[in-house]
Amino acid sequence: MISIRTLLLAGAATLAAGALVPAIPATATEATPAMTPPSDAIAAVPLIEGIEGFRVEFGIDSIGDAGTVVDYTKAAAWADPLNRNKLLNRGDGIPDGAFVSCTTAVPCTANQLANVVAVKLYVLARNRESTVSHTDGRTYTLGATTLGPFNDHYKRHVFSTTVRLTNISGRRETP
Ligand SMILES: [Ca+2]
Repeated sequence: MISIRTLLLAGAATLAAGALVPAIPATATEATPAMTPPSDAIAAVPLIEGIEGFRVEFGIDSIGDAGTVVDYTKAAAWADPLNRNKLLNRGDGIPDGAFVSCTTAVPCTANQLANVVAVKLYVLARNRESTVSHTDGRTYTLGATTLGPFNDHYKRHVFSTTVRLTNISGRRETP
């Protein structure tokens, strides 16, 4: 059985020879119960054509509704132990501060990843065919990253959305 293990961002230069359209490739590998990468992984193949940029940013719930720092390594601290209606060291399900991106150079910590309650997704899509009368001198902002100007004859558009991770953020809401 073939399964998609990872999505990688790649430009046209990293695609198979002869590919003319940029795409998000999928690295297809044989599925294993332990989900460990096999040594005979199959080469990446285009998954979605026309995608030149893909970025994921995480919204981290680091401040609770009491205005104090989230800390799940400690026991729950109630503002009023008798009423138990407000926790001091638990999140409220709402991301705080700027969304962050995990990179090899600046990886996210385990504490950050445990408190991710929302995800922003950015996609830079490029037309499959060029338009002779159009020169693309614009820049495209994908969160904290800017791409372009490409100065070619392809039309592009950035799509973005924010997804709330309900299973995590919903549990943290204060009724
Ligand atoms: Ca919060």
